[in-house]
Amino acid sequence: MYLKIEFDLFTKIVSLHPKKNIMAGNITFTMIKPDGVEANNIGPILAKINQSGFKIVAMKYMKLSAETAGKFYEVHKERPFYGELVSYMSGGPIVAAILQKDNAVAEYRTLIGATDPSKADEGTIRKLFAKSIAANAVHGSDSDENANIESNFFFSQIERF
Ligand code: IDP
Ligand code: MG
Repeated sequence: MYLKIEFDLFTKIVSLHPKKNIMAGNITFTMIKPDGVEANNIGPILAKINQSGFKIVAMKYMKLSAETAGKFYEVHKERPFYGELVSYMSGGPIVAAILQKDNAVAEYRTLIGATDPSKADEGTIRKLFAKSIAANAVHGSDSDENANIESNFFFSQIERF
């Protein structure tokens, strides 16, 4: 009973909070990878993102150093493609963004499709724009926890809306 009242109060406070849009569950982190930028697909990929109901709450255009790309992909350090991935991701400019939508992580994974574009569903961003399993057009966070870690890796509080 008390628990329920406390939970209702918490929900109410959260719903009134000005930063509610960046609560876990509502955001995901994405990059348009170097192949997407190189092929002039920034516009078409952002159009798909907006048409699918995501709002952009932070965005920047930048080139990653090998050190930064290596840090970002540290979880894959032991995987055989790590070196290739780091040099590829630091080989040209990228667009980094935080996207907001209900259930953002899962919704965005559905929109981008499988890691390997040959296995991605029709109409997904990777099916439409990716070149290969390495050069696969976009990154998308795989959990709420990583969405927050990755968003904080790229953006400070004053760069978010
Ligand atoms: P995801 O991006 O779909 O989450 P992950 O397994 O997290 O896929 O891999 C991270 C990135 O590493 C992929 O997006 C892709 O760019 C690259 N990658 C994954 N598997 C391979 C591979 O077998 N060869 C080369 N690159 C790969
Ligand atoms: Mg991943």
